[in-house]
Amino acid sequence: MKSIIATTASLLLLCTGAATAQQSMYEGHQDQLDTDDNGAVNRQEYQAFMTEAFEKLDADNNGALNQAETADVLNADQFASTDASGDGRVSRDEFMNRVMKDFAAADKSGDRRLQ
Ligand SMILES: [Ca+2]
Ligand SMILES: [Ca+2]
Ligand SMILES: [Ca+2]
Repeated sequence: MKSIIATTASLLLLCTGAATAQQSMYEGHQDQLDTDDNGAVNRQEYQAFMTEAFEKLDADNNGALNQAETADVLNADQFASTDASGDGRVSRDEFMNRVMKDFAAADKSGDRRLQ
């Protein structure tokens, strides 16, 4: 329950408008991610949340995120590493690839659930 990657924490912050960034983001927002309330966040729940996050970030609704749209959640390095094609835009696929990789990294037990 302790460590979840910074991107997710920032997205949670962004999507919930919560003011406290520092401690245990995941714990505070677990209810929002854990939609079936079983005490763990599985891939589907995480994916659904991140799909919604993408929509929220895509302020001009053009189906891709530019650096300005992600300024609150990604620094320049993170943006560059998420923009796999290097065209200066993070497409939905690039975004989902990135966050699902983060999910896998955070899922240390390998059971495809964060808890
Ligand atoms: Ca769940
Ligand atoms: Ca956009
Ligand atoms: Ca791209």
